[in-house]
Amino acid sequence: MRAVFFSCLLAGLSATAANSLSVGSFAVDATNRLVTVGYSLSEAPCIVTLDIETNTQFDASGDWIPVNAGRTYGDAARRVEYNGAKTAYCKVGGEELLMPGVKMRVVLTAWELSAPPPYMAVDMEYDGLVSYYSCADSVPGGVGHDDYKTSKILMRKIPAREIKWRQGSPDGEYGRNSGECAHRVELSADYYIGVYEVTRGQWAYCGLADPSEFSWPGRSMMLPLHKADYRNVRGTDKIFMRTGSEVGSGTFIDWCRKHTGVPFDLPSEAQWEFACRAGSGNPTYRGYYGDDNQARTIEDIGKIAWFSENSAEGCSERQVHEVGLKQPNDWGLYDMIGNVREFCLDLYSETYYQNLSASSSPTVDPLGPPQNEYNRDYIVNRGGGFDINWWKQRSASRECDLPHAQSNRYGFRLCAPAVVAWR
Ligand SMILES: [Ca+2]
Repeated sequence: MRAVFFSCLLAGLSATAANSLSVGSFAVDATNRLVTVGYSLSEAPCIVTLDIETNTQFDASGDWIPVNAGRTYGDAARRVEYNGAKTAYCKVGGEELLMPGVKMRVVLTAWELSAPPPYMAVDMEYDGLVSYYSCADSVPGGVGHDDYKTSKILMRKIPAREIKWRQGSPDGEYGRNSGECAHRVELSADYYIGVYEVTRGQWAYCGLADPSEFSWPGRSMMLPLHKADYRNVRGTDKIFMRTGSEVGSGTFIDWCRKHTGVPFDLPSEAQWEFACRAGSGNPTYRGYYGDDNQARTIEDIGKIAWFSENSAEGCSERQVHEVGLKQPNDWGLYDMIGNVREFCLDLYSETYYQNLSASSSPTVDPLGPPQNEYNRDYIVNRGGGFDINWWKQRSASRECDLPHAQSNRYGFRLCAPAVVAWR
């Protein structure tokens, strides 16, 4: 459901519209770079996104490409509740878009609540302010903006629904552990997952003490929250398999749910690994690395991850680093491998996936073992981290610890359903 508004400089409007969106007015104020779009909506509630696109100066091919839209407000980049006349505003990011000869257009898209846009930004400062964007280029300031490492949580929708894939690693993968037994998995629904690990800046809003011990000159709040205590993140009296989606009162995730309306949780192990791989069956999301040339391997993995061989760069000891400084995976997720190890929902068992018929593990939406061979609540964490060697920085690598274990190696990222039931 898209409506497209064309503008050649300030020359006015031609437009096409489809389905639930119909064209209204369009104006550009060059003095303050403000675009105002009027439209009419007939299938609310839905989510409406706004993109600014250009086909000159930035791309010789002539294709329309999105450019950074700047700040969007009014009836766009959010859930719209009612039908009727609407007005959306966008402060265009770059002055060059309004130069003579530059062709620009505004694209409005209506998204069903059951199939929301690829990006969602949840504001920690203003309760319940949730914004949506159709692509990375339309995220105000770009996905690397400091806001998404401090005061807003940026989530990426993962297209997982009904895709059959292999969780775990094949025999012979270098560094493999027997608990990584390969098994076929399918997730029944798409979901949102954090573009970044949760940071110290984001944690600061919940009112709980910050357990972190590392800092960085001028940018400590952009380090991943570390030394995370599972009891404060999700709560130990509500281990997932026993209580469904309940979380402990007063925990970080409880705070986020109450203040934003978004039913955040940790990812299940399957959700975490599917998101990490971004379609890659290789040991990392940037290819295959073996032990044939360790120096080259360390250099290559160093492009995507912080681990024990490189995590002392620029500081006096090995430590966590600002989120988002390494290359992301193909879905734009940063630090899935390396930096902090990330809590998942599942209990850990080394043997559970080794005998699938005996374990009765469901193929669809697996949640891990209901109990384990240790009879203790070992919680899975994934992705390796700054404190361990390069050969553990793999998509299939699994670790675990007890919920009350506090170590500077532990952190997490958030997950949420991709069906918008919140305002
Ligand atoms: Ca990580």
